[in-house]
Amino acid sequence: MTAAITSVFNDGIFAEQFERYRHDPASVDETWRQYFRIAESLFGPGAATPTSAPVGGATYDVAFLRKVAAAASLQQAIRSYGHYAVQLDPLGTPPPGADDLSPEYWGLTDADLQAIPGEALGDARFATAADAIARKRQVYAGRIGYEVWHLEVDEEREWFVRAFRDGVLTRPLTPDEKKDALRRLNQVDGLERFLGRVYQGYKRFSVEGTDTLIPMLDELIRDSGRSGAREIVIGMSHRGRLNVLTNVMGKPFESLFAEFEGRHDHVDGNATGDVKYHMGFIGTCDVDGTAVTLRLAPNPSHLEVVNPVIEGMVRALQRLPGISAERNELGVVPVAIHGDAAFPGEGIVAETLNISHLNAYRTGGTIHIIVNNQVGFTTDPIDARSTHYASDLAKGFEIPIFHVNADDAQACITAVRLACAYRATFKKDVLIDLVGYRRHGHNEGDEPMYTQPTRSAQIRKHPTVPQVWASRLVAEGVVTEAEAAEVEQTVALHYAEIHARFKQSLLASEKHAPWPAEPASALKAVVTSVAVERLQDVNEALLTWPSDLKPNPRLAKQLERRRETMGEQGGIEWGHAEALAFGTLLLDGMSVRITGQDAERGTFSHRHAVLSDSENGRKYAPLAHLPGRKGAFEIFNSALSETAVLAFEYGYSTVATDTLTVWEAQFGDFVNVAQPIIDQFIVADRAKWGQDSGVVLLLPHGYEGQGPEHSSARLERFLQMCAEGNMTVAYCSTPAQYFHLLRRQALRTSRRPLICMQPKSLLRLPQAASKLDDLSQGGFQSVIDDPIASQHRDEVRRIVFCTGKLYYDMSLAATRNPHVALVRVEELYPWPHEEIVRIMDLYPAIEQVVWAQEEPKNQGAWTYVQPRLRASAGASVGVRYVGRPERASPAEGYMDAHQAEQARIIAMVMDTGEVAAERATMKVGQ
Ligand SMILES: Cc1ncc(C[n+]2csc(CCOP(=O)(O)OP(=O)(O)O)c2C)c(N)n1
Repeated sequence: MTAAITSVFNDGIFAEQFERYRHDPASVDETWRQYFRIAESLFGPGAATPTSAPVGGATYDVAFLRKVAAAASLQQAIRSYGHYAVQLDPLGTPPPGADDLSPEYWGLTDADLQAIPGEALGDARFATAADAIARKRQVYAGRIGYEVWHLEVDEEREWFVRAFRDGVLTRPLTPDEKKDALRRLNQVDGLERFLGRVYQGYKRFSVEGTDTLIPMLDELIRDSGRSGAREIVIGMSHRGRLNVLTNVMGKPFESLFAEFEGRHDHVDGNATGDVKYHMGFIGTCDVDGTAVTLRLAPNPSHLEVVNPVIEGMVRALQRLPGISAERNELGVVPVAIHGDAAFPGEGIVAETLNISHLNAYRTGGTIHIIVNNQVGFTTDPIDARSTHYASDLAKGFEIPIFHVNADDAQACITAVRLACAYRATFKKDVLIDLVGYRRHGHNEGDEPMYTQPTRSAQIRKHPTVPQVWASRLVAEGVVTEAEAAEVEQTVALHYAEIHARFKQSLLASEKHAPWPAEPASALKAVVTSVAVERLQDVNEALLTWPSDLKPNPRLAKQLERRRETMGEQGGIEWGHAEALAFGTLLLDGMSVRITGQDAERGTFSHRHAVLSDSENGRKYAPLAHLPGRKGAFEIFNSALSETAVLAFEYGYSTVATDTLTVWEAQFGDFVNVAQPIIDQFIVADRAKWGQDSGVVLLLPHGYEGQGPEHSSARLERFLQMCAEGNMTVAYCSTPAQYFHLLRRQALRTSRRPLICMQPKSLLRLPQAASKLDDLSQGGFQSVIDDPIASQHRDEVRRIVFCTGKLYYDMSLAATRNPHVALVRVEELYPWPHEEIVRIMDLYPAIEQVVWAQEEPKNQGAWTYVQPRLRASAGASVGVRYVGRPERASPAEGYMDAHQAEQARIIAMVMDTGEVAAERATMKVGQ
């Protein structure tokens, strides 16, 4: 900043800036614009030129103009960098300040400022520039550190200037509000202290030092409610969570105490549960007579990963009923509470900010609060981030930032008022950096003196947040010391009474809320087939678009084929079956939302759910216009992210029970970028929190010689995590199977995620294609018998179980062996034991069972399948593995090596010469 601003005094630059200003005022920065405007208003057009000749008939005093320019620069410096002078640390660490906040820096004296009219700085309220500057200092370098001048949109910056001028949002708290804040701060501190005393040594991740978070949330709920919010969704980590759960959300203190005592609300023996500071809660709050629902999303330890999850939840909650995808952004407000180490450190934060304005993901602005206790576990900020403020990342996303001192409840509440009003006005994110300290260690068992000795010593001497606030109110004459002490005592007594009652009740037997009753795996029998006429109608409607829409003729021709393939000869491909599944679900009253990288077209150009006009690029999604639909269809190309976007869809799916929510990976391999969302939410949410999701993951998978990173969706990882009916893992081999599976997933009553290995070459393989009858009859088959070998079952000596594409590689092989039956396992979890047994029983002469896979032995389904298939096959036949050996890398990088491996696998599958020998060996081995 220094170099740019000192150049004011360089005539060359001065002239150059003026030239640019003359041609386009927007091409110079605000300081210059202001200066030239002032000069022109005082001395006429052109007066700002550096020449001394009269311009436009007026003469001027260059020296004075330079003083005005300097005063304007000082004013702007205070607006932009005044936050560097705000006392943010409650423990008194002085703010860094900035040279250009002083008049001397600009070559100005007090006398100079007194000589310049206030109007010259664009602020006619003040007689002199000295007064105008003093006022700017009060606003921008006073109690709140504002960072708003990086906002690109003039209207937003002007909104702040107006807000600071009219002072409505920044008004002082009334005496009642001040007293209320005192009561609340005592409740917050009182709870922590009470828990600390009664449950000594237990982790509670105390909020002490940033207690003001709770009165800030009170204000946030009130203000948002008054702007039309009927629901507020909060995502936060451990710090202060117990206080938020009880003192904000309304979780009964008794429940919290019960958790400390080792008792849980959700005990039925099936749930493994979670620690108390990860649990979610739904409560309500009254705002001026209207109920506002408060949701705290459950979350894992993984810091910040809950952020996109709450965005997805909010997006789903914002949807208005009906067939359009319209939303009420003021109606539901997301609130993300961060840690000061986690916010800059965890990449998911940047990902979530990046998607915040995209059509697929916007939620009308999130209110962020960084609970900045200036330490992360034992790590100091100097080791935790490369930026000055913990919040700096947000600046790149055009987010206004307010830094406040946590000991200053007035400033903290003002920041919330501004934040809520800004969000309501601009529907954009806004951030409050709540700067405080951490009274104890990272958790209450940690000794902070070991690692932060000097700061910890200061903290021990520092009064608590309610004590600081009480002293201020006493000094202001708002309360007496005795009144302040009484508030503190009343609160302490309150907790003690509740706890005593709770202890009494423990003696009586307790009744806990039951765990969600329906077993996760219970698949209600749902009809997934659809009448021929209905399918024909949907197909026709999807091939009808406005007459003035001109899709690419080649594409239109490809789509036209979807008419023919509905006939006798068949040929329904993957993308077509999917469109029919979506279309029929929309008629059934379900909504469909699908996102993913390039999902509109489909990575493999197989979907084309959105048509683009070849002449003007206009987009049209036939499914979104399907006549008779009773649900909404939304499809979006996602940002290039996996973690945030999958987390978003997960969050969406937990709330939108009437929507088939689908996320598609570009290639299945990339799903591992989103691993925490899978491990911590998708797989374990029901077991930990009793939360359900019906999210669908489409993961292209298959060995086609495309190298290590375009082959495997890491099927083994999903299978390893299957337990307690937590999800479905499927690997369809036909479009009809995919059709039924999607419909089953949408229509089933118990909702759990569906992990779907998706094909690539099968998308268009003629032998894999389906017929209309396959959609209009039957349903999803968990196992598919061999259509050829089943014609001559007596001859079969080996059953080869396999999945997906390998089936076609084997069944179409020139070396096909009549003694071998190829049976497809289409649903790996839940393991279709009964179906496998049933099919095996149909083959009387079996001597051997083989599991064939294209993935290496340590990957794919083998490790999971082995014990299950052995159990299904029974003791009389051996189970053998055919596939790639154990490998470090999932697939070959060279096409010839790939082909050799595929050929070897097929040859081994078909070579039944050794079956008898194998059988003998197995018997010996068993
Ligand atoms: C992804 C992830 N990495 C590491 C941790 C371990 N961990 C828990 S809290 C913490 C420090 C967090 O510091 P900060 O964000 O400042 O929040 P604070 O605890 O100070 O409130 C760390 C490293 C974690 N929970 N999640």
